[in-house]
Amino acid sequence: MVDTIAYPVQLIQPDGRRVFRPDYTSLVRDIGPDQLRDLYEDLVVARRMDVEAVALQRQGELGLWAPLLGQEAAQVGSARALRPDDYAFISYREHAVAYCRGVDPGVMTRMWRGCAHFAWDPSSVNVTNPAIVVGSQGLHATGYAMGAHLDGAEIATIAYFGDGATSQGDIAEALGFSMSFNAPVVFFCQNNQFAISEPVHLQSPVPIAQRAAGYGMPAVRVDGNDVLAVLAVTRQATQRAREGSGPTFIEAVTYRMGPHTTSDDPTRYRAAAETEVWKARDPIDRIRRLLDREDLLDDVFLARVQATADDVAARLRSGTVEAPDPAPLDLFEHVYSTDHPLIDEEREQYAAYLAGFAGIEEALS
Ligand SMILES: Cc1ncc(C[n+]2csc(CCOP(=O)(O)OP(=O)(O)O)c2C)c(N)n1
Repeated sequence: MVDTIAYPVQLIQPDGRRVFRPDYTSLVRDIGPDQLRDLYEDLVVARRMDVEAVALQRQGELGLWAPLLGQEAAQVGSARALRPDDYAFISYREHAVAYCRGVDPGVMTRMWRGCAHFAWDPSSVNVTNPAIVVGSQGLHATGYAMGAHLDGAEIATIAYFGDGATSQGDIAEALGFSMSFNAPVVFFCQNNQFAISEPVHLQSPVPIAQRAAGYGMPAVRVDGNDVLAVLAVTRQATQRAREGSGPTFIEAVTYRMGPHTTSDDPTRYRAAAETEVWKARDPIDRIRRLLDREDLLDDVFLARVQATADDVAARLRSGTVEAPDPAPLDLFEHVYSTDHPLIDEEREQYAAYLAGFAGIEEALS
């Protein structure tokens, strides 16, 4: 099958054949058989983790979940291009980015279960907790990148967001500001074709990557279901950032195979036939076909990948169901890093309010 997406960088065709692009192939020259297998494992683990979280939500263990199904290659390829001291600013769907950065699967669902304001310490893995305010992380990434640049740190910062977020003021400001100040940010847009129920063509009459031209920012469109191509373009962009050449915009063209969140019903706004077309471009099938063509698949390897995926899913599940409930007054922790009179007052008022139930509980028991 010849892919029909307009002009994306591609290194693997949907049928598993390699595409020779000297400019990009050279960026992944070090990815030999073992590294290809590792990428395959990451994709399988990401999907398995996501399926487990959806099941947990259906079983009433999570309030909500935003599935990444179909976007595994965009996330794994870009996250594996980062160095440990680079910093990733994620949105609510980047579970695979979090996994690749080393976030413990056992804590990943805490926010979605409603039992914690944040799941992990960002500075321990250089990845933020998920931003729910669409596009806000573009500004956070830009500010962090500028600070790092001024400190002389040779790192890249990457902001993940969706196609819909490119219509948000925060992203527009981040793009403009980062160009003005040469901030070392990579703007990584996963164009998964929808902002909830709104198709991407409603957001932009031109390919999303072209929006960067208005800011004078270099942009690249990549096949987001091709893990190798995503790795190559993100390596190029992060390298530009680290050496002080400023921001880059990446549009990873992909598809959200599932609902926007577990509260959504995509059959109300898209045709089954469209989803079928994208199934043929499935990111996991693609690298599996490549491995098969290059004689790199065997039963021992496949069994090992399955065991790793099952283990990660089991850790995610036990971490979810065993997550401790927070004490009610924890609500006021971590709002400010130092004491704050308004927070102190609100804490006291809430404690008094809760104390008012003590007698009722006793009477009922
Ligand atoms: C500032 C803001 N406005 C609106 C929302 C509600 N909202 C949540 S997700 C979403 C769509 C985002 O679409 P996109 O940026 O394409 O990301 P995707 O969900 O496809 O990954 C909207 C409008 C929000 N969370 N924040």
